[in-house]
Order: sequence, then structure tokens, then C-alpha cells
Amino acid sequence: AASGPGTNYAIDDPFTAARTAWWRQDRFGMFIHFGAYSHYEGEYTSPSGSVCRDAEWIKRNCNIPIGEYEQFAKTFNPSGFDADAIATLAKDAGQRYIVITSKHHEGYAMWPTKVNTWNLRDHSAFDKTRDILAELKRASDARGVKLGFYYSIWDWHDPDFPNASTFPKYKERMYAQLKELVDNYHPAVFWFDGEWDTTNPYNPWRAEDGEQLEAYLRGLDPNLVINNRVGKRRVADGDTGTPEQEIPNEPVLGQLWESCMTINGSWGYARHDQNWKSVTDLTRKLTTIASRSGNYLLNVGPDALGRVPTEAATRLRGMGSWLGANGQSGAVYQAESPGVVDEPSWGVVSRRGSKLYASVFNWPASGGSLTLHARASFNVTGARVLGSSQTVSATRSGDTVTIRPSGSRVGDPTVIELGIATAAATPVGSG
Ligand code: H79
Repeated sequence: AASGPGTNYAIDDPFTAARTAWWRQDRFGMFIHFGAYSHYEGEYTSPSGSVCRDAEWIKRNCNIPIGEYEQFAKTFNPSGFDADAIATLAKDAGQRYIVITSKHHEGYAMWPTKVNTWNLRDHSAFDKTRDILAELKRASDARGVKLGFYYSIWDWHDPDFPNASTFPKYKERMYAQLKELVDNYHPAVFWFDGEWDTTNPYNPWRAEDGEQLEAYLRGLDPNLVINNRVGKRRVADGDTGTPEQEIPNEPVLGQLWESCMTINGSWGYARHDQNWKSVTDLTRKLTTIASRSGNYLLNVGPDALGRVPTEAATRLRGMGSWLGANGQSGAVYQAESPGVVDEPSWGVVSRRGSKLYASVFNWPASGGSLTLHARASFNVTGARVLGSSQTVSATRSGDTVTIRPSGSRVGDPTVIELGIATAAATPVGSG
């Protein structure tokens, strides 16, 4: 593909590009929100004694004066950050890549950047010999898990950001930081955010800044997978669309996509937030996303010491054990939207090659059946319930496929595998 400022990378077709091949198959990643905000653990008590709760937005939403925020960051000491434990957790969860915040809106760099001192090395009580991004890179590599970086374009700390005349100086520093990240840690992904900033008196980010930034990154490493929040043209920017806390209703045609979601209700660690989603809920979301050809980037927020909350770890391992029994089959990894059937009311259906994988959320009552509406001509060649020896029949009549299991469910979701034979991709009704 052509490169250089002004290149429209939408014509570089990320759907088929070699750089996105792994990403299109892997489907499930771990998002990690970790920064100086984590030191508050979601709660700020002002000098007058009033308590304000938030998470990674605590500085803004609780109006913490910058001097106070900087002072508090000096005591940030995430000595419990254990990269091996985190990479093992991701692996056990069946997550094949990790995206960690290298710098969130607060502007605080989580690696020893040489660009400024507002970073975990120079502005904390943390061990000055440690570099958590280097640790996580090593731990991820050792387990075959890919590592990527979130990087906020919007910066609340750098005074040169929200000002047209000084913005070029900010941009130079941002480019220098991104080069440090590429040179030092060789990330697989860049996940930008905050280009949409609407709350500043002045947001300097223009569409051409996005195009130029993307070209710059392609020049640093042509294999980078880059999300669409690099710029302001949305589907024309980057490789991957980024629905946040939502699942698109249909397969998205214009761009590869990845739903990012929280495992409780917060991105950054928040002690007060015990709103943990269940393993079933999370697994249903994962299969739903995969059945619509998307990826799931599921977030955890380590606490002030850098430890992933037990409640999050337990749920991730629960998903991993479900994936161990069902995911390898094609219900998730390498799965795509089936194309040949409509999404049923009782679950979702994904496809890998000549197999359909029906993830059943609502199991039929004894003697009952599940039906699928076919959109193309294919024959059903067989059916089985994963993790069960029960017989299951699947027959097609007209455009209705009827599935009759004979026993009870083995999990939620329970996966039914259907073999299909497509003679030709002929639409229903044309013979
Ligand atoms: O880092 C987490 C949040 O702190 C940050 N993004 C996630 C990954 C975030 N901060 N605020 N918001 C998200 C809410 C703003 C969302 C929107 Fe949008 C910005 C709605 C419209 C513009 C996201 C970006 C959805 C569409 C574009």
C-alpha cells in the first residue's frame, strides 16, 4: 500500500490486509486501564472533607487541582504489579492480546519516557529500576499473547495541548513518545482515544492530524493494527472501529470492529464499584460479538498496588474454562458472521468454514426445538452438542432449520455445532 501523509488507508483494505490477519482470528483481548488515577482507587476526599467518586476521570469529574493531583502521584507505588500474573490471567481467560493504557487523558506516562517527567519512573514512589511496560511485554511474549498500547491524544496535563499556537509543540512530544513506545516495546496495536474531546475550550485535533499520525505510525512499523480514534473521519481512519460499552446489532460492513467493555462499571479501579458482570453475561457478549465478526476487548482495572481485582480474575478464568470446552471449536476463534442464517431469538450463530456454531442462551424445554431461518441454500450434514453425548437432530425444510436436542444443557451458552454443505451460494427461492 502507498504510504505518506494524506494516504487514505481505507483503500488499504484492513479486511484482507496481512497486518490484521491475527486480529481478525483472535477475537478476544484484555484491556487494562492503569494510571496515576488508579492510586485514588476511585475515591477523592477534598481538603474540606467532601468525598467524590469516579475512576480514570477522577481528576476532571472530582475537580482535583493539578497541584494536588501531582502531589498525590508522588506517592503512587504499584509494587504489586505482576506482569507474569497478568499475562497468565489473560492466557487462562483465552484472551490472545492485551491493550494497556500507556497514557490516559491525565497525561501520565506509564513508562520511563524521556519526553517529560510526568511519568511512573520520575514522578512516583515506585522502584526506579522497574518498567511495567517492559515487564508486560516480556511476560506476554513468553505466553504468545500480543501486547498493544492505548494512548490518549487528549492530554489534561500538557498545557500546550489546548492551544492552537502551542499545539505543534505538544504534537512533537506526542510523536516522540509514540516513537519511544514503538522502539522500546514493539507493540502490536495502537489504541488511540480522546480525539473526540468536546469539553475543552479548544480541541486542536483536526482530521488531517489523524491522517498524518496514522502515516507516521505506518512508517515506524507497517504491521501495527491501529484503531479508528486516531482521526476524525471515523470509518475512514485506522483499521478498527471502536464501539464502546455496546455491541452493534448487525455485522459491521464498513470496517473491522472491536467492542470495548468494562467487567464491572468502571475502566479504572474503583473500590466502590462492585457491579461485576457474570461469567454467563460476559460469555454471551463474547459469542454475540464473534457471531457478528467483531472482537471483544474486555477491561480490567488494577488497584493502587497494581493488582487485578480477584472478582475480575475469577470471572476471566470462568470465561477461559468455557472457551477451553467450546471456543476452540469455532464458536469464537476464527469465527465470523454466518451469512447463511439470520440471528435467532434464542442465541447467536457464528461460522467457521463448513461449520455453524449456535450458542444457545435459552435452552428449549424438554421435547422442544430451536429453529433457524436460512438465507441461502445449504444442506445440514450433522449436529452435535459440544460437551455432551446426547443425540441432536437438525433438519432443513424450506428455509427453516429445526434443531432438536434430546437432553439438558451443558452450560450457558451451550454450543451446538452444525455441519453444512453449500453446493452454491444460491439465495433461497431461486431453485
Ligand atoms: O478510556 C475509557 C474512557 O475513559 C474513555 N474511553 C474508554 C475506553 C472515555 N472517556 N469518555 N468517554 C469514553 C465517553 C465518551 C464517548 C464518546 Fe464517542 C465520545 C461518545 C462520542 C464521542 C466513543 C467515541 C464513542 C464514539 C466516539
